[in-house]
Amino acid sequence: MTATPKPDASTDTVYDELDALHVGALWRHLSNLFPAQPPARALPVHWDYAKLRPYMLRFADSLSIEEAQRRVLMLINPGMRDTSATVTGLYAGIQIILPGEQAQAHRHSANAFRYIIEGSGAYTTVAGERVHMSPGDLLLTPGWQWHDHYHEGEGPMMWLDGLDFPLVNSLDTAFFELHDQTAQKPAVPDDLSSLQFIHGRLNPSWIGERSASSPIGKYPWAETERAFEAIADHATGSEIDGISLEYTNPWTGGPVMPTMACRIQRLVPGFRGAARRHTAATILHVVRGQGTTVVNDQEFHWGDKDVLVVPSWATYRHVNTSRTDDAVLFAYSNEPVVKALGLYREELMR
Ligand code: 1HN
Repeated sequence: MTATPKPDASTDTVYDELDALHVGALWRHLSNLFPAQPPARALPVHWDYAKLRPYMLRFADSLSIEEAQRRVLMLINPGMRDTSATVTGLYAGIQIILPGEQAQAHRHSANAFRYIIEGSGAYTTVAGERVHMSPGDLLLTPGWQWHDHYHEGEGPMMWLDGLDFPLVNSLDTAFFELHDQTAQKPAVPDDLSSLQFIHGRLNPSWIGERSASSPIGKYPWAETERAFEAIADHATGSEIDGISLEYTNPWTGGPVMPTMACRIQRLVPGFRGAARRHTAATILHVVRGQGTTVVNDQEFHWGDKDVLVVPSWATYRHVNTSRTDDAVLFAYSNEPVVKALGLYREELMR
């Protein structure tokens, strides 16, 4: 029989010995692992579009689309540099494409969408459907669908890319593949899915597949505007988010993709929102307008096309600082994930 060495708990060497055995002592980690409240690694951050735009144009000049594959500036949260996340589970970037450029077809398990910021005349081909882009349109690229972009118009085209790759990577479920062609051949009429499905309460009944992600390739700005005009001032909306509308999957009425909820919110002139916190992490893009969002007592003054992050459990409230003009915000969050896992909490601050 061999004698078992007696660990000497009076020195730290015992912890080194355990470490070499890939073992930790819970009593030394308990407060880190079970914080009283989420110690969100993500910080509240604001990106000023006017400061980013010149860099976009500069790279459009100096870096070919072939070299870059995608010409994108990533909005990286200073608290999450190791994962390139913008906020927990989510990513935002600004992409630019020039006339005549073709961005190589590829696919990945991460879900993606584009919210169009500037320009006209580009389209993305998603699973054989050409989806044409205009400012204010929301275009979906659910996970593992082939997608490539082409710009047949004039002038640069810019959009916000939203992806869930930080979540997908954290689950070790990331796959990526290049298409053997640079561009997909169109397989169906252009914009077919939005033409067929966009009415939401009138779904094409001959299509049998009830996909987890919305089958709609594009939610056009014109439809969003029609919805805002129809509601007009007949409703005051949410005291926190104003007239907030969710883009939905017509099969389920729920979020457009299993991991990301997308919304558009109109804050009327002078809107002063109530303060709230919740455990969903959110990214906001200013479609138009001027305002202030207070996040944990930090004031962020935003304007046209800016991007802003509200981490999990951060208290926030929105103010439209204009007395004459609406502010319109596009918002996306990891709320479907947090809710599906039973981890959603919210609190209204009074
Ligand atoms: C991607 O595929 C696109 O297809 C944009 O335009 C941004 C960021 C990370 C990973 C994949 C695109 C991306 C991306």
